[in-house]
Amino acid sequence: MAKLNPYDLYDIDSQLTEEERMIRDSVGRFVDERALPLIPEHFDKGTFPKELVTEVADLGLLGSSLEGYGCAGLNSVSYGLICQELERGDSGLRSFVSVQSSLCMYPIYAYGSEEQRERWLPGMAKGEIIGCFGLTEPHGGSDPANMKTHAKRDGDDWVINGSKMWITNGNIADIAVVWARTEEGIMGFVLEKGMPGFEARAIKSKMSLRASVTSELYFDNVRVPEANRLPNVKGLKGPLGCLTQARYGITWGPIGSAIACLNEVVDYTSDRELFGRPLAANQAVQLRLAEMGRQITLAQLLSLRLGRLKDEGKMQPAQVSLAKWNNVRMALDIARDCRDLLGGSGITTEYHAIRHMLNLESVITYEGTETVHQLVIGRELTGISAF
Ligand code: TGC
Ligand code: FAD
Repeated sequence: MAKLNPYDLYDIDSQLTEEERMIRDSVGRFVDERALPLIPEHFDKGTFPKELVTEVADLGLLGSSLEGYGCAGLNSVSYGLICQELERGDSGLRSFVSVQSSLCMYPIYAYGSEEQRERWLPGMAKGEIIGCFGLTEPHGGSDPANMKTHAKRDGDDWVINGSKMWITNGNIADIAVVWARTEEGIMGFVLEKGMPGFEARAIKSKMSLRASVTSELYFDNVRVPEANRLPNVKGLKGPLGCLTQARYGITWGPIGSAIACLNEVVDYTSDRELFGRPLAANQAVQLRLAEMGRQITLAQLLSLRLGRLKDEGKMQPAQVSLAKWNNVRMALDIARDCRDLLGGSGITTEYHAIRHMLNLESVITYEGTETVHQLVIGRELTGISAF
């Protein structure tokens, strides 16, 4: 009998097309050869590996699902595999690509005018223009319908006041897709770095996503031309539609974190001898490893099915919620357990588990907290909104 791949127990590989496998493997090589040698030090220092942006762009990973404008036009499973491989490196790297692709390029592509697409998307695909997405506000991110940031029409311009909190890429971004309340409902605006009254301040002292930039955005009478308003969407379905794209990718990402942790801990427990035998020879240890293998396999099957549904145009937001909830929880539990199996060594960033564990504390909170996604499923089952 052929030996199973321990990180692909249900042979997901055979369900992928040749192109999907090729994309996964080339991103995987980039992560192993270029990103992983740099990431732990960036995490320790709390800096973003900006030197990787051009390579990420050259691999076609920015806006990879979009057609035209210098984008690769890949299918959804390919985008998922990209997220999986990047997050096997670090959630911060995947976050960078998620925000650029799903939260900044996608709304310009889906809700923008042709002129706006031509103006920003090619530069974003090349990594020359970096974007961020401002939805969350300091008083409560789970309830974006209660946003305070507002835009008022003034002749040919809009005047924006308010603030946004926890914004990935905020300080390195050239443009920000900002959602604001107007008299006609919630609308999206593209703000540009240097517009008077627009300021980004980096959030310090993070214990999570340390290799990623997170910022507060302030808008003090920022004057934005009508040409920078996304004309083709109004209402909360605008930002929520972007979140569905990003959350889909996030269902795949933590599979990568979990595989990185399991891989490391299988090696560690096989090599380490305690009480006269390898740690991995204990039933109590194998039970824990087996549980990890089981959970990773379930997550892989969920994301692959979700990706195929997305490519068939049948994916529903509630299905994304279920997979985001399941897969992030799966990876966080695995990272914590791996951290423990590494003993004292597990508390340093020489090993990957604690870095993934700390990162996943953000991933379980952003793009809808675990509770928000559980309540989406509760509403689906009962028809009653408990938010
Ligand atoms: P509701 O008021 O019922 O709906 C409003 C409109 O939106 C539509 N809709 C969706 N459309 C697309 N995708 C979805 N997931 C959608 N959910 C709802 C809906 O059909 C309706 O359309 P219309 O035409 O009738 O007006 O809104 P709701 O009750 O469904 O929403 C409640 C709730 C709590 C689920 C929602 O507010 C929510 O998801 N809250 C969490 C907010 C959140 O996730 N914020 C994330 C900020 S961005 C971020 O974290 C980036 S991290 C990036 C990184 O670094 O990787
Ligand atoms: P709150 O909404 O205040 O929630 C606090 C707690 O209450 C949570 O446990 C929540 O689950 C719980 N809760 C909320 N409502 C209910 C309820 N009805 N019933 C029971 N429990 C409930 N946002 C952006 O817009 N753009 C970004 O790029 C971005 N990047 C981020 C990067 C990082 C590293 C982090 C940490 C966050 C980022 N976010 C971003 C913000 C993120 O989306 C929010 O943190 C998230 O939506 C939760 O909002 P909050 O932090 O205000 O928590």
